Amino acid sequence: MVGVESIVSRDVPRHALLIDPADQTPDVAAKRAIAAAMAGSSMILIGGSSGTDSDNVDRTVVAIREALELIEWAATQDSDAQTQGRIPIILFPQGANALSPNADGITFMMLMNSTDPRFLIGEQVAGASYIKKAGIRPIPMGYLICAPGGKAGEVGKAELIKPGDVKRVSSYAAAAELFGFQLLYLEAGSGAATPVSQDLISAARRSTDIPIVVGGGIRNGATARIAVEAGADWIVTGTLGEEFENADELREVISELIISMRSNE
Ligand code: 1GP
Repeated sequence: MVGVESIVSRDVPRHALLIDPADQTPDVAAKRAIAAAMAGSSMILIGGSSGTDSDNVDRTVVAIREALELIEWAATQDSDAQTQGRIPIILFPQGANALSPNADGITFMMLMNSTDPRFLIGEQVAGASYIKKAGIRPIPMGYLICAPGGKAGEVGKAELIKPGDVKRVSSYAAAAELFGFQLLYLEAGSGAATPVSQDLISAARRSTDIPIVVGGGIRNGATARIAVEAGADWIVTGTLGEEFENADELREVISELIISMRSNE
């Protein structure tokens, strides 16, 4: 069992690769996950706003897990290689119908600015017994969708947080902490033309000490760095990973992104 405790601790800024099982076969997903792990990513998130179900999610989780276990085993056979252990595979589901017992954990989330009770509590209740029974480690998370919001905003019926709405994001961040959430995810929507604004991230950062995850529209190190400077602990990229068929190229791109988001220049 891979430990997931470090996910909710504040550390150096870390990168997570989001894999959407609706957009790629399990084999391709596994190749991309290996590239990310070798580039220094710290977590694989599995999810999407639509088109995922327990079948494609589970097949994707299993393929990624087997691939990551294989490279970890290979590293233990090489006395020169540095082994950091397998990175965790965490579900980031659209709902209770897209789960897998083979994941290491799940972002058990409330879409806090949804207008639909289904995303505030309904899907969580529908999935809770299964998650407990399967022994998937829950990571309680507040999920906030900011403009433009994309498909996640539409599907989740979110009242989007505008780039300058710092008071609102502060209140949500404080509420997330009081609920006991261990992560706060600021989402601009997959493929967003503009990522979550620096003002929103720093306002959330001032309101809570829980780790902040930022994703949506981040495609390069400079954009990731802006989010980190504002207070992001985790940078999530999804679309970026899907732009590269070649695993070596993807590894290079993610590696550069991680180096620049951690640099102070
Ligand atoms: C979406 O925040 C993630 O949930 C990732 O967004 O696809 O734009 O990287 P991108």
